[in-house]
Amino acid sequence: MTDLVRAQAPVVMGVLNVTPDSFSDGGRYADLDAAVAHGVRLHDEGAHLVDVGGESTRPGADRVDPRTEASRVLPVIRELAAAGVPVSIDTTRAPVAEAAVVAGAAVVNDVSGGLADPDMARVVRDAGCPWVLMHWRGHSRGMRELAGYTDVVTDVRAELARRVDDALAAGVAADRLVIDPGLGFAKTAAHNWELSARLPELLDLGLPLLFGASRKSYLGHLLATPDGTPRDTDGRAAATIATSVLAVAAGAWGVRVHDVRGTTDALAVWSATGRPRLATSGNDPAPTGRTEGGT
Ligand code: PMM
Repeated sequence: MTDLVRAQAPVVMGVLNVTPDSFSDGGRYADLDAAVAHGVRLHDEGAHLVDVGGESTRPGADRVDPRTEASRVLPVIRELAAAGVPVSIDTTRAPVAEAAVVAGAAVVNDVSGGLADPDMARVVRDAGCPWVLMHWRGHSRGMRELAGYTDVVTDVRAELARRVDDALAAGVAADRLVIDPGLGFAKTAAHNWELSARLPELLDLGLPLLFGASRKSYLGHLLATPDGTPRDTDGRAAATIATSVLAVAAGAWGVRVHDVRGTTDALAVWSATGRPRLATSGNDPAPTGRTEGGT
C-alpha cells in the first residue's frame, strides 16, 4: 500500500457504512451480503479503496460499543479482501483497527487523527499501513460545541501538524501518513467553505490530503429551498462531485465519496482536460450566507 499513498492522485475512496444510523447511507448496508455487494460495486466503479465503517460519526451520534463495531465491520472486510477489493477501516479504536488489518484492511482511516485511542499509533506502526489522520476535536455527541476557531484554516493546520508530529514520534513512517481537514467535524458550514477555499495552506504541510465533503449537510444547506429546507442527502450528488473536482484541482490526493461512478467520471474529464490546477490565490471570498453546522 505504499504504492497507494504514493499513487498518482487522485485516489477515490468509496464510502461503505455498515451502520444503522449514518447520516447518509445508514441502514442501507447493515446486512452482510448487501454490504459486500455494495463494496464490490464501488470497486468496480473505480474506487481505489472501499472505506468500511461500523460507527456513525454524524453530529450528536451516540457511541457504539467496540464489540458491536467490530462485529459489523470484520465480516465485511474479510469478504471484500477475499474478493480482491482494497479496504480501509474507518475507526477511532485501536483494537478494531488491529482486527481489521488482520481481516485484510490495508489502510486505517482514523477520524480522530490518533487522539481517541492512544494505542492507535502502535497498531498503525506495527501494521506498516497508511494512516489517514483527520482533523478532530471530540466525539460526535459534543462536537458542535467545539467549533470555535480564531482562523479555521490556520488552527486546523496547526492541529493537524501536531497529529503528524505525534505519529512520527510514535515511530510511524512519514510516507504512511495522509491528512484530512475533517469537513463537518466540529466545523460550521462557513468553516467547511473556508477550508475548501484554502486547501493549499493545508497542502503546505507536505502530506497527501484526503477531502471528504460527500453529501455533508453544508451542501444540503447550500442547496436549500427558498424557505430554508435543506436538500436531501441523495440530492447532494452533483454538489459533492463539484467539491471533489475542485479539491483535486487544488492539489488534494484523494476524495472520500459515496457516489464513486459520478466522481470517477468527473475526474476522467478533469484528466482528459490536462489536469488543470487551480490558481492558489485570487479566489472570491467564500460564501457566508448559510452557516449551519454539522456534517
Ligand atoms: N467523514 C465521515 C466519516 N469518515 N473519514 C475521513 N477521513 N474524512 C471524512 O470527512 C469522513 C470520514 C462522515 O461521513 P459519512 O457518515 O458519510 O461516512
